[in-house]
Amino acid sequence: MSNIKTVTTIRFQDQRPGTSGLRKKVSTFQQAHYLENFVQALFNTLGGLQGKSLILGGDGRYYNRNAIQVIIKMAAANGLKQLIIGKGGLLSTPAVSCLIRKQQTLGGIVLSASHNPGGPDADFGIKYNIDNGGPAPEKITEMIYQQTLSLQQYHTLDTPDIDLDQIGSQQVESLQVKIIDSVEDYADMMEALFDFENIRSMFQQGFRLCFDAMHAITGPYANEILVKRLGASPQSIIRGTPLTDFGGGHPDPSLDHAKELVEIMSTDKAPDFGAASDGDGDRNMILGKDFFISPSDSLAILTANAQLIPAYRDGLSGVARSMPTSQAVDRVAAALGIECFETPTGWKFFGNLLDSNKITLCGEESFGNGSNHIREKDGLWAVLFWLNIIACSEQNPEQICRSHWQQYGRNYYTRHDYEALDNDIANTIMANLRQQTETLTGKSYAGRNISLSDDFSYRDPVDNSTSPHQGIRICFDDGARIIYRLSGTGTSGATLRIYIETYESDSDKHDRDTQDVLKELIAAANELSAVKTLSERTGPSVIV
Ligand code: G16
Repeated sequence: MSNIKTVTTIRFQDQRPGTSGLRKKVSTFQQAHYLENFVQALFNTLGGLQGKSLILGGDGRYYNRNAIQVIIKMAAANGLKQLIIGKGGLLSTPAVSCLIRKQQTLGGIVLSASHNPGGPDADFGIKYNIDNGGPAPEKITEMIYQQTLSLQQYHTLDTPDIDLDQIGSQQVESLQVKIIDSVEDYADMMEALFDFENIRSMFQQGFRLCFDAMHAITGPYANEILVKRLGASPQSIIRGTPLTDFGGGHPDPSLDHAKELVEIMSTDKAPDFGAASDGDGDRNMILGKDFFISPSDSLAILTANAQLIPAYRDGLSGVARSMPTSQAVDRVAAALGIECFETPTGWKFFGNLLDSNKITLCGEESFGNGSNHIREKDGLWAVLFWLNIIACSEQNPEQICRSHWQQYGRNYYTRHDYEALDNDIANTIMANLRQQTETLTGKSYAGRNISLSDDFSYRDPVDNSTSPHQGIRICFDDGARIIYRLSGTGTSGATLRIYIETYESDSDKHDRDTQDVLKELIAAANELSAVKTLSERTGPSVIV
C-alpha cells in the first residue's frame, strides 16, 4: 500500500530565486509548507520524474539534514527513480556539478546559502542545477517561481527518515536512495586535471601552505586532496571540520572573514601560500606571504599561465568574466588572441559559453573562478591551479602576481558595498542612476571623460536570450569604470555594490594603495549616486 500523501498548501509570494537560488533566513524556510512548496514547484517544472535521477547534497549548514529528509520523501512521492546523496547530506557545490555530469543525471539540488552565515538565526538556501551541471538558467528559475505562485498542493510520503550516514543503497517506495562518499569523485577529477606529481614533490621539498576551510564544506575535500593525495601536513588545514553554524563565523573567504588565515600569512614564519574557500566550496581567496591576490587578478593570472596545467596545455578556446569583474583578463585574452566575453553577474551566464566551447576559463570578482571541467565555480580547483603554477614556475604568489602586472599592467580595483539598505532607497538610487545614464556620455568626472554610460543588457550569443538591467556602467575614455548594481544574494534589505577600477601600465606605479589610487573615482561614484545622502550612511559597510 502506498503511503503517498497529497497536502493542500498555502502559497508564498517571495520564492523568486536570486543570483544563485532561493536564499532566506532559516526561520523563513521553517514555516510550514515553505520548503515543500519550492520543491514541488521545482518538480512540477521538471515534468515527469519517472525513470530519472537527481544528485542531492548541501554544505552542512543548520537545516541541511532536515531539508534532505523532506526532499527524499517528496522525490519518492513524485515518482523519481533515484537520488544520489553525499554521506551525511554533504556535497560541495562543485562536487554536485561534477556528479551530475559524471552520473548523467537530470540535475541536482544544492542546499546552501554559500558564504552567508549559518545557524538557527542565520541563512539557508536551495538551488537547482541542470543536466550540464550548472545553475538553472533564468528561464527555468522563472518557471519555478511562476509555479510557486499557483501551487495548490504537494506530494510527500509518510515514512521514517533515511539514515544519511550509511554508504549504500536504500529503497523508499520506488525511489532508490544511494548514499555515496562525498569526496572521492571530485578528488579523482582534480587529480586528472592537475600535475599532482609535481605539486607532491614541491611539498616533499618543504613547501608549506595554510588552507582555511572556514568550518564549512571544503574541510573533508581539502583533507583528502591536499593532505592525503598531495602530502601537505595535516596542520595545513585550519577550521577543517564542517559545523552547522560554521563556528559562528561568516564562511566567506575574504580578508574580513578569514582573519586567522590573514594573520598566519602576515607573520615572519608565514607559509608559502594561503587560501580559503566558502560555505559550499565554490569560492576561493588566494594569499601569498602578506600579499592579497584580487580575484580579478587571479582570473587573469590563471588565464596567462594555463599552458602550465595538463588539462589546459592545448590552449584555451576563450575566456569570460562577469561585467563588474576588472578588465585585467581582457588584456591577457587579447595577447593570447582569444575572445573575452562579458556576462552579467551569476555563474549561470557562463553555462552556454562553456557548453558551446566558446570559453575554457571564466571568473568573477566575487572570489570565483572555474573552467569547463564542471559548470560551477570551484574553490579547490583554483587552489590547485595556483599550486600547479607555483610548482612549475618556482615563483611565489607575490612574484607571480608582480611579474604579471609587469607584463600586462595593473588594474587597480575595489568594491564598496552598502549593505542592508532600505529596499526603496536602494531602488531610488538605481532609478536615479539609470535616468542619468542618458545624459552622462561626454561629461567629465574625476579628470576623465565618460565614453559610455548605460544599464548593461546581455544577449547570450548561444541562445540569443536577453537579460536586461544587469547594472549601471559608467566607462571612461582611459579604461576606468564605475559600476553599480544591487546584489541578488542578500537576505536582509538591499545591498548596493559599487565597483571601481582604473588601469596603470607603469610598473613603477604598481605598489600604491588601491583606495588611494581610486579616490577620485570613488568620490565621483559617490557624487553620481548620491549614495551617502540618500542612504544616510557615512560610508560603505564593506570595502573589498
Ligand atoms: C553567487 C553567484 C555568483 C555571484 C555572487 C555574488 O555566488 O553564483 O555568480 O557573483 O553570488 O552575487 P551578488 O553580487 O548578486 O550578491 P555564491 O558563491 O554566493 O553562490
